[in-house]
Amino acid sequence: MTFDRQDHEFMARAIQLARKGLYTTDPNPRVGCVLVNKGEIVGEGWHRKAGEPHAERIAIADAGEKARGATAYVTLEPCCHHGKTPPCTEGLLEAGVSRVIAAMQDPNPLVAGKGLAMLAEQGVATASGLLQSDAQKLNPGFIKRMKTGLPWVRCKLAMSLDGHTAMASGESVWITGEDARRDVQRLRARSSAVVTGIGTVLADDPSLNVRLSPEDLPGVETPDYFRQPWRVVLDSSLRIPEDAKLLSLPGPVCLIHSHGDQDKAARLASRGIHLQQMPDGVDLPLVMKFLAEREINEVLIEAGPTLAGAAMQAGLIDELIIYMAPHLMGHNARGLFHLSGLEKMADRIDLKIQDIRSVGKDFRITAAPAGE
Ligand code: AOF
Ligand code: ZN
Repeated sequence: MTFDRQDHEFMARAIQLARKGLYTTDPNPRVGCVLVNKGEIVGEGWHRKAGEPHAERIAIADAGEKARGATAYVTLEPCCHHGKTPPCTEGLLEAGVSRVIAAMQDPNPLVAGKGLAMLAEQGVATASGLLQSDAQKLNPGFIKRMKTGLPWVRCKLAMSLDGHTAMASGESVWITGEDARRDVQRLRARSSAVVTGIGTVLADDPSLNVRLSPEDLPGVETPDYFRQPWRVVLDSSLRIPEDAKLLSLPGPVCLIHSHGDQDKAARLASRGIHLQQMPDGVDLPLVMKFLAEREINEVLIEAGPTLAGAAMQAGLIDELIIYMAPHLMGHNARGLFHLSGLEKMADRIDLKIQDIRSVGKDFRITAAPAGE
């Protein structure tokens, strides 16, 4: 099937709708759907929250009788399995939709091509791949988790124009301006988990929570749709102070440790804090695998140079988000990463810059390891 200009426009609208679920669908993917009959949009929908109806069913309800004979533009292949909700393929067939165009296949092994195949078997015209790369950008974490068993990992860093992140003393808070800090809040809000190291907790006592009001989070229509990301601290010997700020704020907390005081562990657990023991040591690839098993799609690492460097050298980082503030911190200040074994120019880690934009008085650089 070839796609014409109208097809592109309707799918672009479906992608726009899917984006409304940016902060709320977790651990499900963000999905949008548009139903078109005789060249006119007759129904629209997007998935809001796991357990609630999928995009297709909302669009079908919106269209009513006009769904009969319509074309459905969906940003993800319709599901054909019974999850928390019934299969969308059945909904589309019952509504009499005659054509289904998906932007991409569902990477969920329970679906993975079977949804479209089932519709085709029932005489529905199907196609996939329209605006695929835009649709993929909606759900980097869901796609990576389904395909590899690992989450999508972003690492957020803030630096001065001369590439430093903290003064020699360790003093580092508020490198960037107000707008960049709000931007980080939105990054946290879309993430399933925010991960840090015990060094950062001991040095800065960070909150690592989302403090935006619902008006700042498009799509968070009711307080019920709002969720705090998991706050995850890598703390091998359980050194975290029991009065650390992040332990007492609303939202789930997980401490990953390998050893440490058992009484302290029991006291923390009795406060509803999740403790995960990794007896052979807090190994980063294992941590990421553990998080994906708990349906964590997108991880945001907000940590110091040790953890950021280790994650980079372990090949776990998919995306670097670096805020660059317009000041100089001098040669005694600390760098962004501890990277060992880089001696020669040939040892450099190559990056690909994907985006640079100004955010208030700062710049935001998005980069990925080259070759990804
Ligand atoms: C769709 N449309 O809007 C979404 C889909 O537990 P459930 O029933 O919500 O199913 C979740 C799975 O359904 C999820 O893993 C993904 O494969 C698919 N998500 N599919 O047809 C939607 N959100
Ligand atoms: Zn579905």
